[in-house]
Amino acid sequence: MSRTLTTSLREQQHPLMRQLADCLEGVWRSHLNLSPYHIPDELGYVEGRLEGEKLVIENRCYQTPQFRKIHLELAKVGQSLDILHCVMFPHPNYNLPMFGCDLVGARGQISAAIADLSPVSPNRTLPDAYREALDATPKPEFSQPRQLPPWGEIFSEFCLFIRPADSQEEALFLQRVETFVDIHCRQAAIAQPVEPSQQSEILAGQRYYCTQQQQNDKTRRVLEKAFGSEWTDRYMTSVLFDYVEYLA
Ligand code: BLA
Repeated sequence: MSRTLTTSLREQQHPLMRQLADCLEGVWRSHLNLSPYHIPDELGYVEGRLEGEKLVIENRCYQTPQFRKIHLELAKVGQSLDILHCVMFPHPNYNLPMFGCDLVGARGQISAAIADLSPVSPNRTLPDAYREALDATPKPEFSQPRQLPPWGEIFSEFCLFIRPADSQEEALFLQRVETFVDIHCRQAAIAQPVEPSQQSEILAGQRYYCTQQQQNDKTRRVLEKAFGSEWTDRYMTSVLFDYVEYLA
């Protein structure tokens, strides 16, 4: 049931979101051993009302041996706002960065396209293998870069935050995100667990990433208008940016 519903929302969204959702799932399927990740039924498909417009949220979640949770969310606010949100949460016993991506579009125009592989180690840099792989790929240029808010200090020097100017830049963004996720899945597939002493540092890094993301007022505002502040708090801390307190 949820699969059919997700497919239907995907078909109604901005073409870049549909393409990105298909692309992410394609890369995951080709490199990772995906199993379902259970989220509470009432949070898989959610409907609310935002200033008289319907807000629909559809979630898909997976897990793999390396990833505690892979979350892909599509949302639609009436006819005016489309959102694609994705975060891959590694198990804290692997020194793997957080992949995150957010696309926000209004009336056919994407206003914000963000993607990053964000470090969680204490020195806040990506593992060497990531830096080398990313440095070896051409860094695309976009005509309308956007300024990150202060909480965005969690992102790496490879973070993309742009407003795509045309379909060519949309395609370039899509291609860059595919590169991020391809590098990430290849690294994850060969990753070795870290020593227990390093795990608590990684846990702290993941926790910091999530608590910073929870400060995104723009996300909070959209959700609060439709669902209220209590629901929004719970959703942001337990579905969008949850973290574990224990060692694996
Ligand atoms: C921005 N996120 C936004 C904006 C909206 C949302 C409306 C403003 C768009 C704009 O300024 O053009 C809304 N995003 C949502 C909602 C959800 C969502 C409602 O995901 C979920 C249901 N956000 C993420 C992730 C990243 C992220 C994973 O969820 C990055 C990896 C980043 N979103 C992000 C950033 C901004 C943003 C950096 C800009 C914030 C700002 O300018 O203050």
